[in-house]
Amino acid sequence: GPEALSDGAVLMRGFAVSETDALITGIESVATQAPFRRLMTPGGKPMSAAMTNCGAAGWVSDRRGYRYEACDPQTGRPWPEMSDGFRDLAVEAARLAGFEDFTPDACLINLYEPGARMSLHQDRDETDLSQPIVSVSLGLEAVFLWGGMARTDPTQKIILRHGDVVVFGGASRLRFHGIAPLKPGRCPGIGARRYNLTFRRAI
Ligand code: MD5
Ligand code: FE
Repeated sequence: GPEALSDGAVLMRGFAVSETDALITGIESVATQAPFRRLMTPGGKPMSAAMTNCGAAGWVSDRRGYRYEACDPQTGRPWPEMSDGFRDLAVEAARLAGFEDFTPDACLINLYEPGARMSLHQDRDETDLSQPIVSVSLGLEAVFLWGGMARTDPTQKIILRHGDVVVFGGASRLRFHGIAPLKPGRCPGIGARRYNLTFRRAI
């Protein structure tokens, strides 16, 4: 069952495994309409994970900074809709973690190939920080680096595997975190990659 990691953070091992096929089909449908791309950091370097979004808002980064946008800057069209299946999974996970009123309007989808990583950061571009972030891992496992409230705080390593769901809310909402370089490997049906869906209340 749900495992409390710390204040406001709950790990649900394998919670999304039974939804694997629907989630992968959903990701492929989103990517057909809004292709995965490597965004530029404000400093001008391409991120190593590729990203896309679905929902009313999508997270973007470029030379002007980080923000949420209603339209995909690459296509000029609204981001693909967040399906009921995606939303229901995230709302149910948040509810089981004690967040009754989660109303996600954005789903950022990260695609990691072996070697891709995400450096330590906080997620603070959202308007309502009382709402949690729900993270769903699919495919290859990753070493999740979990820090504290300051960038220099020590980090814990937590392995996130296929189907794991983590709800980050409360005092954990603004903790620094990252992903260590993905190790090589392959996963049946998914291949040599990891997807992470992060459901957010952005606007
Ligand atoms: C990932 N993605 O595995 C992670 C999972 C991102 C990102 O970090 O920003 O796309 S989400 C992990 C997360 C979210 C909010 C708070 C905390 C972790 N935390 O307090 O550790 O691709
Ligand atoms: Fe993050």
